[in-house]
Amino acid sequence: MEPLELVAHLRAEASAAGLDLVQPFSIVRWHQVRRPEEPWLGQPAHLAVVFGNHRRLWTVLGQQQRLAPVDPIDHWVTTRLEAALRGTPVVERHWAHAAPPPPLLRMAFASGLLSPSPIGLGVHSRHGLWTAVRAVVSFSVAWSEPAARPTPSPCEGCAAPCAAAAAPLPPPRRREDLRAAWPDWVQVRAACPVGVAWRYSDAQLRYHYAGEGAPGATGSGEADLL
Ligand code: B12
Ligand code: SF4
Repeated sequence: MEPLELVAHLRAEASAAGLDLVQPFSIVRWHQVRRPEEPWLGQPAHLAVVFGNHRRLWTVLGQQQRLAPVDPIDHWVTTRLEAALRGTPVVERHWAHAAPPPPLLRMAFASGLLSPSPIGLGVHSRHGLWTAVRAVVSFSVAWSEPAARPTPSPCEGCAAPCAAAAAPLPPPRRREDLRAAWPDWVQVRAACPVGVAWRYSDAQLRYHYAGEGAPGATGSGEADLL
């Protein structure tokens, strides 16, 4: 498969699964920032791809009759992406939910999909703080591109209302910390003027932050909080 054909295939399969954020990048960009203990991914001139989602994933999941009873989103993402990867020259695959967790946010920054924000989350030039990163996969396929980030960070010149909203809150260390004050943490994300229209639905927010409710048409199961 030609590189552009491979990327088109991955985009189509990921989008059908509700993963609309698909960012190809040259591995050299990761090697420029990679710490020694972090994954190698592959040859510098080869291709890696970040897969993520915005609010539409919840809609796609809502149409499914059967989802895994535990960590349904993680299972959905793995199953659908593994199917898309069949027959492709994969070198490494890294899932957001793996243990120990791979540094997917840093990879998403290197790829240009997201920029770092003052509150630690990645910010997208269109979707703001309303995105998730699900996986990074590398391939033994040549891929070249300019080293510069394609779009400037939306944080440049912003007065950072996100940081002001986060300032009074103790930094969350565990999921339990988040659950205790989750509406406040939603307000931190909502304070960003970028991507206001892409805010998650109330059901999606309750699920991700409080572990209440579930995706899918049957609406049962145990939550994956991220
Ligand atoms: C562990 C973890 C957490 C822990 C953080 C523990 C800590 N601070 O030490 C807890 C459970 C608290 C958490 C919370 C949240 N997280 Co979190 N988290 C992760 C996870 C699984 C691993 C991060 C990690 O250890 N990486 C490995 C180390 C070596 O790399 P690192 O880049 O140095 O990682 C550090 C930061 O990522 C930081 N971190 C993780 N999440 C957050 C959120 C904020 C705001 C900050 C300041 C830091 C932070 O913790 C890591 C260790 O210090 C990643 C998925 C992944 N694999 O990357 C998601 C991830 C970073 N989290 C994510 C999200 C969305 C959240 C929540 C909004 C989830 C929620 N519904 O509540 C909240 C954020 C709350 C807030 N402040 O607004 C997204 C970020 C997407 C994006 N666009 O930026 C990720 C990528 C998961 C995903 N599938 O998309 N998270
Ligand atoms: S509020 Fe401003 S500083 Fe914060 S993430 Fe959004 S654009 Fe960046």
